[in-house]
Amino acid sequence: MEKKFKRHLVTAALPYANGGVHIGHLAGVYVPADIYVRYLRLKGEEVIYICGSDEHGVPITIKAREQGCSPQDIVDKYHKLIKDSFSEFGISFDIYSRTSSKIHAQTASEFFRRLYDEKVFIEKESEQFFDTEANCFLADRYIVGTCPKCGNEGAYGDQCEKCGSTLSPNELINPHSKLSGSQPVKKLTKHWYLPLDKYENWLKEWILEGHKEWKTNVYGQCKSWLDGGLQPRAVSRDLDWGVPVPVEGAEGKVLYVWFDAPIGYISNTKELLPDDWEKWWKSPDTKMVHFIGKDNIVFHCIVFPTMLKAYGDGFILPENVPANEFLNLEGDKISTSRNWAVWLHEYLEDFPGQQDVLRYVLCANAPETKDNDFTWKDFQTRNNSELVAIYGNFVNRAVVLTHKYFGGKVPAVTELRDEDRAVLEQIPQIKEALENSLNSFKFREALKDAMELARLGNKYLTETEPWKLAKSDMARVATILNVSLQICANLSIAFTPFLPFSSAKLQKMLNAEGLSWSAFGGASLLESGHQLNPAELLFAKIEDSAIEAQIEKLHRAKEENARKAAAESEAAGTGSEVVPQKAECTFDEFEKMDIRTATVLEAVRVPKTDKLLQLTIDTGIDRRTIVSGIAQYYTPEQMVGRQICILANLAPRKIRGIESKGMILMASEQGGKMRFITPEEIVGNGATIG
Ligand code: B3M
Ligand code: ZN
Repeated sequence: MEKKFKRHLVTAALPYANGGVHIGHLAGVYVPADIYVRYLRLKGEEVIYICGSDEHGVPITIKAREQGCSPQDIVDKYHKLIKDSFSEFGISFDIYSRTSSKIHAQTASEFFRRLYDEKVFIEKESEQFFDTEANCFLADRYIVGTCPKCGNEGAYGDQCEKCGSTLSPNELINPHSKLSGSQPVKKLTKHWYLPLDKYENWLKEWILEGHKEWKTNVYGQCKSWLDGGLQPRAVSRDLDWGVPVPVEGAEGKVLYVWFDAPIGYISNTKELLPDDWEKWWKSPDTKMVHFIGKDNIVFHCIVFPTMLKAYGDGFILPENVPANEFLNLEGDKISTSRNWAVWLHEYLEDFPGQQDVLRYVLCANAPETKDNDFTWKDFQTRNNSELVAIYGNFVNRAVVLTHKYFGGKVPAVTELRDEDRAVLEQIPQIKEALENSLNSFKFREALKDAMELARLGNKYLTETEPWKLAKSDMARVATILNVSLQICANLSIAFTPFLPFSSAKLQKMLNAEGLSWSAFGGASLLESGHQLNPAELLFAKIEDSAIEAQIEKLHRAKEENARKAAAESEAAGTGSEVVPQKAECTFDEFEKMDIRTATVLEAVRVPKTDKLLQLTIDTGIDRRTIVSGIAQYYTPEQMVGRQICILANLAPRKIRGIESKGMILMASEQGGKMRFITPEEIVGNGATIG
């Protein structure tokens, strides 16, 4: 039996106040959380929805440096931008506060202090990079150097953005400070560590045994962290922006942003309900659910729960953490620095009043189980052939016909036929399916269920053709329109969590505002004689030109990026070195090469080598072995199942005693990683290339 809770505490990840909100944020976190919360509210459940800006951490100080202003200026600017975007999109937080608030500083300080007093932390000195010119310790992001993996000279101390490797500052070749450009020195510094290792068994029991129902992506990530063994994690940093570490001898140190940010959920609840917050955080009758993106899983499933457990005092733990994967844009990773994104504030300028369309598309396409792609073409199709052609069209026909034949009053049912009963009976079934999906965080499925109801209504009206009966059988027309209007009323409830603006518009049209979830499923939501308001279109067609303009905008961003990158590498004296053109070859010579597609069936490392993989491939004509020097870039696991292109008629060669028949085609940049040349889409094996 599933536990019944009295109230619901829903949190959505606190966005960093160093940029706007884009569709990836909305699809991954805020739209699903908003759907869930609106659904609970409609059912009359007691629920609060907590969020706010995350205003600490290095990304903010970096942005401030870039823009030549203070961190406070940055967070003020972006907090407002983010807050306004959310509100425009109907993200219905009960509070959207910020971690620079006083109440947050108090709450986070007090939290740290208690763990400190109870000797939960380990105190440890370690060597960190120090900038002697700027006279401060350097966060990983403030150290730049050459990537040991790909040779990129602008790699950061935590990551190389060129090849994607995770790095530590110690691995960088020729590290230098981003602040002064000088070479940093190592210096001892003291920090406090949360001993996650001591909580490992407890976490295993709580998550791996107790929460097998969590989404597989979330459970899987937790399992791999826990199986890999946990290490103590530093919860303080040498930085001048953040909540000061509240103990003596900690001057110049602040709480690590990932220590203070989740406490922000608590502080924001306190701000919302100063007298009542404890019942939300400390009662076993509260069901807490964290909505986040996949990069935040470890913090919400492992670190924050450990903090709450260590604090004790009855703090509850999350019942579920339905994290989503990432949304890509037109086949490419969304990136703020490359301006590869659709920003909410820009969308609103280009598509005013069409918030629900974006909410719809992002939910229909949400990256619930794997990364997904947003394309403007798909956006247009979903609007034009689903929202406009099915849902909007059905509602419009039902309301317009009622005005035309019955002066806008809901006509009475005269006699229900089988086809009428058949559609009416499906409404409660759809409701049940929709509830099951929502209860298990399957929002895409739930939206499909709601759309199914619109499809049903649209089909019913198309098949019964009341406009043809108007001359001969008004009694029948009355029944059909009554049934159709009942479906409209049900739709207005079903869609409320997903599309709040158009649902409100529909309810206004039906003159039935505030229909509750419990009414959903019924066949007489609107009484006969009930007066409707004038018909209005729920959705408008999106023209090709609007879509082309968006695609054009993205292309401009891409060109701008390429220009910037070229200018930067020129400035750094590393103007991209391209291999000079080879000597001319004739068409006949080219024609000699048999290039074709193949798929990797098996892959193993060639023993005693670093670079070689032995691959068994299916070329469409045979199965054969190829030895390839790609082991630095790809693991055997990454190879199996991959489609590749090969030069099939290359004379066989023996490599380390293995006969290699053919060669894989790769693109290689000077000093860069090698990448496969593959067809745009998977094709059969043995397809020829030329
Ligand atoms: N600000 C990271 C992010 O926006 C971080 C989330 C905090 S949630 C407590 O992805
Ligand atoms: Zn690299």
